[in-house]
Amino acid sequence: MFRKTFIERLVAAGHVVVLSGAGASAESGIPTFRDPEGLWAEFDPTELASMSGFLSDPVRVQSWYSARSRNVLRVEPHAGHHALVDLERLVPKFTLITQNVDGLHARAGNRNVLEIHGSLLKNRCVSCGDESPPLDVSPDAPEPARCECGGLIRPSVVWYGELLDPEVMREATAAAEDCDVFLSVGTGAEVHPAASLPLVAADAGAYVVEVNPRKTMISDRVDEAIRGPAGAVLPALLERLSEVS
Ligand code: BV8
Ligand code: ZN
Repeated sequence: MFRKTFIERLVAAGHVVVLSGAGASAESGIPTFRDPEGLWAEFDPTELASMSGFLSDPVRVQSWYSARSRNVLRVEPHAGHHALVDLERLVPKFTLITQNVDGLHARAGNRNVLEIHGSLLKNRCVSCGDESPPLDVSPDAPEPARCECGGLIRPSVVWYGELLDPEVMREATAAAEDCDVFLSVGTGAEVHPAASLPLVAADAGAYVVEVNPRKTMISDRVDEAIRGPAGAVLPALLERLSEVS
């Protein structure tokens, strides 16, 4: 399943970076966005994951994120998440850049996690910025959830059309430029600027591998495409590494 070069580069690597997307959480029972049965199949992202969509129907967006947070808190990290915790312990330097907002990498035990699209477990007031408890709004709520100051409460995720945190993005880009091996796991590499990170790593000379059952927007740029689910491929990779180390 793994080319000799990949294992050699991984064993010799001083810095390994992983970029994860929704597919990395799929086997925990969290729907992806763009797979046929994904979240966007029934919702339009610009309506739900954007400020304009939020302001036009705050209850609809708050209840959508409430349902997603409840689901996230109900599921567990899977063997693929745990394999990434083992990988972090094995390599000298490890950076986990995630597009996922479900917090599962941190719950599995990864330490150096950059949540470049934020977290749906954190919420804030659009007016005063105060952090607020997880949303629990039902779709038929008469009123949207508001802060004491009267401002609407939103999830602390990055919506379409919103800028990513410049400091976090700077750190993620620096890691992609510095790393020896870059693993892109469970992402279709369609959403920018996250999708540019594997290419930054490739241009800087890293060995780039994608773990995905399907082709992605960067499949023709990676050194190796491993066509399989994260929950099976990542534990197999750690198993292979334990044989050679
Ligand atoms: C910005 C948080 C600019 C919210 C998310 C045209 C061209 C290029 C770019 C654009 C464009 N038009 C607009 C843009 C910009 C836009 C963008 O990239 N749009 C795309 C859709 C074209 N980007 C933005 O708006 C970003 N901001 O650009 O600001 C700006 C400039 C100036 C001034 C102001 C602003 C902000 C983007 C962040 C959006 N927020 N999430 C929430 O979660 O509710 S993005 C969302 O998509 C998630 O974070 C998700 O992770 C991410 C990427 O999707 P994937 O992770 O790849 O998931 P997906 O479902 O797509 O695919 C699943 C994959 O997993 C598949 O490949 C599948 O095969 C695989 N898979 C399935 N099962 C498994 C598996 N893999 C492994 N194992 C399995 N078991
Ligand atoms: Zn407020």
